[in-house]
Amino acid sequence: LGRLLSYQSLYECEDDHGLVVSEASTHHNMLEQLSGNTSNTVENMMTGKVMTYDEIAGNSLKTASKLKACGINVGDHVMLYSPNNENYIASLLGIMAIGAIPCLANPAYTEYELGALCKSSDAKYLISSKVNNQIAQKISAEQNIPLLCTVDDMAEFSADCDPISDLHASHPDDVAVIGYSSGTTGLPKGVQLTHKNLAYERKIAGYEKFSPPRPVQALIMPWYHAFGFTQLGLSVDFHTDIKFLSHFDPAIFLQTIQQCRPTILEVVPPLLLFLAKHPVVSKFDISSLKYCVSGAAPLTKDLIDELTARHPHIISCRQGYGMTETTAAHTAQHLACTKVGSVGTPLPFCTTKIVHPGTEDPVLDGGPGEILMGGPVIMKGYYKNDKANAETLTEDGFVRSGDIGKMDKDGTLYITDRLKELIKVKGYQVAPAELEGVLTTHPGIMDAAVIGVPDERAGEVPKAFVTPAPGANITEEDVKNFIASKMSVEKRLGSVEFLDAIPKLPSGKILRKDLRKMEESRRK
Ligand code: M24
Repeated sequence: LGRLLSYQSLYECEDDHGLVVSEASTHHNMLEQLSGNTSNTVENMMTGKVMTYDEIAGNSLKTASKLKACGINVGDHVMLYSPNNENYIASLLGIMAIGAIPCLANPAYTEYELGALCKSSDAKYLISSKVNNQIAQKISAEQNIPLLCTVDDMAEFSADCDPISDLHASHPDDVAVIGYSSGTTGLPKGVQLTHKNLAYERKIAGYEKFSPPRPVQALIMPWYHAFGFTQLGLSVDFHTDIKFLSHFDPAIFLQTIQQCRPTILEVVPPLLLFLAKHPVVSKFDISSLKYCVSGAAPLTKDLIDELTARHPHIISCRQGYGMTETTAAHTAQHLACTKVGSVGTPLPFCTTKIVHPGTEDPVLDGGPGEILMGGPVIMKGYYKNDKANAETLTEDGFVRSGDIGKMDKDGTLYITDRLKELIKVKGYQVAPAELEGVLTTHPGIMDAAVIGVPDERAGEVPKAFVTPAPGANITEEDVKNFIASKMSVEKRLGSVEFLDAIPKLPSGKILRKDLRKMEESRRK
């Protein structure tokens, strides 16, 4: 570790808020937190398996060494396809520690989705988990990508090499990890985040005005997604006892809160809806919860009111706003923020601008415009996608969010609309272009367009407009089943409507605005 430490002192940076960030490589930073710590633990609440921080550090080094022996080189892309698991951290750090790049796939991905992701990412190796190993095996055979192991087997690795000498000292501007986002348009793209991006985000997310201490935390958000990934890093920095779930199971989730008594819960709005409404919640004691933090999708005042009325011990329910492209949270309501409905103020080191959509001209009258975000947390760029990079990143390094918002005189941000194509189902990304691409492979479908429509439980669900092929006899159920057979659960269609033609510009671009208007008038 000493060799890696050399970077730490070189790149220290202080913000107006007095936050000092050292841009050390992520694996070094995290291994330093984990190594030698035998008092804090990570517990898998689905299985009861417990590991100390120090054991995780040990497994990370063993994994690094093993992966190196498997032939992984500096800069290789390794697709990590696993739900939250006690060895996920060791896999992540092990891959990073030898200078390779973990690509974080949604563990619910189907064969179709994982196949597309591996191709577009130039994945050289695959690591899966026992639960989705079958799909990984198929893709491994189809695309000739070695499937190295499952994360469940990591602990079995023996340290037959010299783990320390296998470690790679990364530069802060090297890509540390690749997450996925469809951005403002098109298919999911690889979001390249650097060690520097991650170092800043972890400090920023832990900024004391936003993040109260957390001796213990229940982590339910998936670690492949930027929201869950940041929580994981933050928990390690705070030396938190981590109690995690691999997927949402109402009884285990509530049992975890009852038994472990966390004071803070960081989740997506549908989980808060569950706590606010579901009768089963009354069977458990969740009175330890004081602070709820919501992110990744809009949080309504009604939901906050309902939640705090049912659970008066919750003294604040705040929200943050961020994107995979900004590493994670970029703005957040701080602990004393009373502006309900806002997403708070920019976090330290983060800059937010409101501009006229499609330009970089600032909106000066406090009115709505497109939100642009800048600072050391902005991604290096999408992987091998110059066109999307040119469309998304401005010359001065801001990212175009595709969200519409306004900022009041105190710098508090309100999200008012979404300009981009993205649909958010329970906070997860669903790219209409991906669904449209699949729909039009059906022989009975000539053309298709997908938009998001409001849904109480999920926030939004996809709706497909479909033009049947001439002579085809296709039903709504056929279309829904077709998507369900190919794609993960979040992408399931809520409804289908048949149209004679999809409204389009002469260029072929789908007029989603027209479809949204049509849908709104139907709902009215
Ligand atoms: P990704 N309200 C409305 N829309 C929102 C929103 C909000 N509060 N937050 C995100 N969106 C929509 O899947 C926008 O259209 C995330 O959502 C994401 C990733 C990492 C962290 O990314 C936006 O363009 C977080 C969100 C996050 N949110 O809060 C916190 N983290 C947080 C954590 C700890 O790419 C799109 O979703 C402490 C404090 C915090 F604030 C981006 O979708």
